Amino acid sequence: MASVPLLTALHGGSDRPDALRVDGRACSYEELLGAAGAVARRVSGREAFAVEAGASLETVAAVVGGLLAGVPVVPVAPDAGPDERAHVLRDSGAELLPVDFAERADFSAAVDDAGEPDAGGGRPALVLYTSGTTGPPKGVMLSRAAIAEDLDALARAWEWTADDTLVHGLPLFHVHGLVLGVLGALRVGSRLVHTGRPTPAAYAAAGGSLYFGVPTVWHRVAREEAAARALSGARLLVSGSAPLPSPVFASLAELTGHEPVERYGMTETLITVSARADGPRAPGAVGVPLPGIATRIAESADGIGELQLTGPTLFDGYLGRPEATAAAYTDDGWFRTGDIAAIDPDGTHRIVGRASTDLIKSGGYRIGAGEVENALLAHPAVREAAVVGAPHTDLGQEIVAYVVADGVSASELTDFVASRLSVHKRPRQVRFLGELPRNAMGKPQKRLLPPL
Ligand code: MCA
Ligand code: AMP
Repeated sequence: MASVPLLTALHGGSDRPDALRVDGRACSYEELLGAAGAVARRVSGREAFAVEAGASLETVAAVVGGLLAGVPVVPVAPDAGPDERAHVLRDSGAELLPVDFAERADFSAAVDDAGEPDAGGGRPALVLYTSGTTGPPKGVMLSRAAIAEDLDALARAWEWTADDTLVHGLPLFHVHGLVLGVLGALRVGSRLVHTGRPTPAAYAAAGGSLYFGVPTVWHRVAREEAAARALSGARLLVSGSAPLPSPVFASLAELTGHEPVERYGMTETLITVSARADGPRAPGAVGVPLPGIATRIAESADGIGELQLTGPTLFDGYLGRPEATAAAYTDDGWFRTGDIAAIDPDGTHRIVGRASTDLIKSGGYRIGAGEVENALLAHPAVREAAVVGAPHTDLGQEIVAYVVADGVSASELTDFVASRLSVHKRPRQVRFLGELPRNAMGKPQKRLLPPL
């Protein structure tokens, strides 16, 4: 089965000279297609390729180039430490491709980005690395079809059109910033302003109609009254990637005049549940399933339990890890999100927590406790380590490490983790203990760790 083009608006869409602005540099669709064509020509025939995914036009050209050539793209976090980077490149088998945005080519397939067939065991469009509770991050394979389905469903839910100017400043190596924030704009045809960093001042200055942010971004906007008030001319403010605290919802509503729309998703499922532009919005409510998505609450007497789902936006599995892929589904084929949810009688979904304490969300980033523990245990002075997420007003959760170690300081340990993993995986607090609390079987008990 042949694929359909994903970036429909990019082909024959807007001729605005600044259709796309990323961190202060603008380009037209024609210029983007030229730069992406040059990438496509260079990667054509490869199994996959990786790109250093900073907030830049080069990243966008690389991703679009991969789509034009039908070659899977592996975005790498620019601040990934050496261990993390080496893992992603080794695991995916992808080589890093340097991109020069000034290079232009009329790639022959550039009439559209249908690329190669991706149905029925075909290659993914993107491989995004994301953390599990233990071990190094896994590559999530996302198909062109899943991305197209999701973007169309979101465009309908948010009444997102080519008349919009989308503004955000999110990282271009995750679903939120890259799939929704870049591919979404190129499919719908809305102008895109990527602010480089998602600061309140940059959001205020961008003059957009549609804004994306993680709760940390919205918390910072809500704290800066003038910046928040500047968003009153927007059409829709969308929050996701982590729970939006009620006080932030209330401040945004008061200062901007807009109740934010909350939506819920995962790297593995894309966005599956969302409040609608024309529907009710309430703090703690992430809306209703998108068309084609079925949800259920598992194993629950009180209606609160693990959220499970099926639908056309789900991933094609973890790269090279069939057992992990199989373990992500129930025996009857529903994806296990690991999130604890409740569904109101009117169908509104509420995410109330996570089943495992070993997946931490800090600033909207998903961080596996096990990956940080392994980084700490690689330090010669560390004998034991237990990492948890503690509540944090700005970040949602902050990473706290409890360690049993001799002759090493807290800052030496955070620097050590930062030298191996991404910046946001650094513990914010380190507590030294004589020993970790354990049960009778000798297994560490995170729930018995002393409070901060
Ligand atoms: C950080 N810093 C530290 C430490 N950690 N310094 C010392 N010790 C530490 N442990 C430094 C940082 O390097 C930074 O320095 C400064 O402290 C401030 O860091 P931070 O508070 O983290 O703020 P930030 O750098 O401004 O980042 C906040 C952020 C960022 C912009 C909100 O967390 C972010 O971009 N989050 C988005 C994540 C995301 O896109 N998730 C989507 C996943 P300096 O200032 O010098 O740099 S996709 C998903 O979840 C699904 C599909 C969905 O639903 O969307
Ligand atoms: P990631 O794979 O980085 O996309 O992280 C997915 C996780 O983010 C989900 O499993 C949830 O725990 C969390 N998440 C995303 N959106 C929301 C939301 N609106 N409310 C609460 N949690 C969310």
